[in-house]
Amino acid sequence: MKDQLHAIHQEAIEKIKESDSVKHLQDLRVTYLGKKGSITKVLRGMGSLSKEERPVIGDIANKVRESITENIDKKKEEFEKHALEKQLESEAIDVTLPGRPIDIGGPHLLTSIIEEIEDLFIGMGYEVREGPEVETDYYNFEALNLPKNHPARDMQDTFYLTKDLLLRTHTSPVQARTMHKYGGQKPVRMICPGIVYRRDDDDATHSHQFTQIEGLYVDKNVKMSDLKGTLNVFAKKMFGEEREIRLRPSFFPFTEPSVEMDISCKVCQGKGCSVCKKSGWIEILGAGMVHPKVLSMAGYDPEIYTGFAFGMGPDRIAMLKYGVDDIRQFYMNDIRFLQQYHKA
Ligand code: 2U9
Repeated sequence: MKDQLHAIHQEAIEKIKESDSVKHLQDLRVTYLGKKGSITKVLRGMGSLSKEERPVIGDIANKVRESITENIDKKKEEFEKHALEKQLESEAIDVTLPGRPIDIGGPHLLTSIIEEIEDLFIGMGYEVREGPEVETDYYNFEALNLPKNHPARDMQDTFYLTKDLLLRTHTSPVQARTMHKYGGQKPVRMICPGIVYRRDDDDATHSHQFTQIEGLYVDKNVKMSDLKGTLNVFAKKMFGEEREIRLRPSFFPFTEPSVEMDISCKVCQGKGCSVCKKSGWIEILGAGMVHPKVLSMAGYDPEIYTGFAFGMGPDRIAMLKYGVDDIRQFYMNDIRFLQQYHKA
């Protein structure tokens, strides 16, 4: 029995050494140490031993058991250590690698243009104000000297929510609201950017939705020359110091007199080319002296207060400045188009 136990011990140690998995070790444990295992089988023959031999064999059996257990546990530990090392290796983070770039996006081209214009006028003491895109007929039309049935309303047909509520056709109602709020008591110097709407058939140069930025300056003693000086500073800062401006007579119901302002063409320096349609000039904005009726409707006495106003379309300015040939590009959200201007 002694020899049998030694043989089992040697075989077990050999097999444990060769073992290649925790599962295999578990099988060996059952084979040698289990209830029906080799050692138990040998010990079944204990009955035939003398009283003196039994404790000796029992002792050897215990030592063999202990040794096999120890060897299995050690090998198992090795396996677990190896598995952990492998896992750590595969999950290791190389902190020296460069970080993954984050797609941070950028402002829409129209937002950049609007912010550039805002900065210019803030520098001249204007405040920026915004207002609702859903407007009342009163602030969008009536308060701007566009009474019901006025023919100029045809040019500004829009989307109506009710008979009295509509999508604003210009940002002028924001100025009208401010003047009404001040009620003739305070001067106004403001610009208002925003989205406006018109009933229109969309094509390369028309969109039912576009942006506007308008300005208003109301105070005692505001003159047409102040308007011209302000627009001249604006044109040179926005389009280049070498640009000339010219004012042509025009008509808007809310200003009298009204003008349109052109800047000299940058491409041909005023000589005439395809960009300026051979005229040497490019139309940029409309402006004028605030109509006395608009002033008095808001509570400003036109004998005391005067003012000038101007309005322009950032869509048109962006198209001119960056050669965009289709206004719909601004509203289609094609990232390939928009991304080109992230650093504009
Ligand atoms: C008040 C009084 C007067 C705003 C003005 C224009 C001239 C103008 C258009 C140019 C192209 C807008 O983008 S566009 O369609 N605007 O020509 N806008 S004067 O006059 C005002 C506004 C508010 C109370």
